[in-house]
Amino acid sequence: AARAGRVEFRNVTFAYPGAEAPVLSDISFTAEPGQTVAIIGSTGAGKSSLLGLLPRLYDAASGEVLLDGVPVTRLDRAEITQRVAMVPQRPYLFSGTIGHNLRFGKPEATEQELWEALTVAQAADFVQDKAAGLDSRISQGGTNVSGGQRQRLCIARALVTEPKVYLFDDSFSALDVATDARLRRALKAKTADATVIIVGQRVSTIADADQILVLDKGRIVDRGTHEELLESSSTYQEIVES
Ligand code: DCP
Repeated sequence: AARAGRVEFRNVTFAYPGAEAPVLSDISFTAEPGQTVAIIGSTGAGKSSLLGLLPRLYDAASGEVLLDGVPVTRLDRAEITQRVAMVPQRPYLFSGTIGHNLRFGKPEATEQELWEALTVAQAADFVQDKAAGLDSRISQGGTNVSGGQRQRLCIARALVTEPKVYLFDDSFSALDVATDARLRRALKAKTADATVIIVGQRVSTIADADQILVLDKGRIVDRGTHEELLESSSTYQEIVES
């Protein structure tokens, strides 16, 4: 099967409606299928805004965001959601069972598929521990599970849809370092052909990425692997040391 899920940003500039100053300026990078690209930078640097341009939460003011060579503005929403799954910074669970929440993007998913996704997302244990398992109720907004459990359920929900592109917006921050590492190892094995773009705060979350983009005030100020950036980027060194 043809590999798909190539993401390219070409000189992308973006400002929120009504705002004068751009939040993103001249962003260019490519993420190939099988690669992990990580984005790091201080709060307000524009990381979430950058991710949101791919599923068209917003559209670029200038430049192009391409998915498999086609500008996303020329794709319809269904084509994008089929190929791109985003786990937002504050992932949302709706009132219903865990099973309902996991099947949101793929109603026909089998129980086995749900358990596979939960296993990768390091969420199988706590769902198993609940008397009702997949039929356990989630309250509106997921307030009856912890922040880390909510993140893992939302990661599992993304996995169920088997997208070509995963966007993780700080999705591992509520996990302890060991769970974070296990989850990303399992994810890497399960999604070997997918394109993964991770926004991370913790260096351990992003250090093994194929390419790290250092974002500062809406611009990519440095890029490279962890080792390269340790040598070359004072901004990255500051983040590592903070
Ligand atoms: N912004 C805005 N309107 C929104 C969202 C953000 O005006 N609906 C502004 C606030 C910031 C800038 O855009 O000044 C960048 O916000 P991001 O959320 O993209 O920044 P980060 O994701 O890098 O920040 P954080 O690490 O805090 O999530």
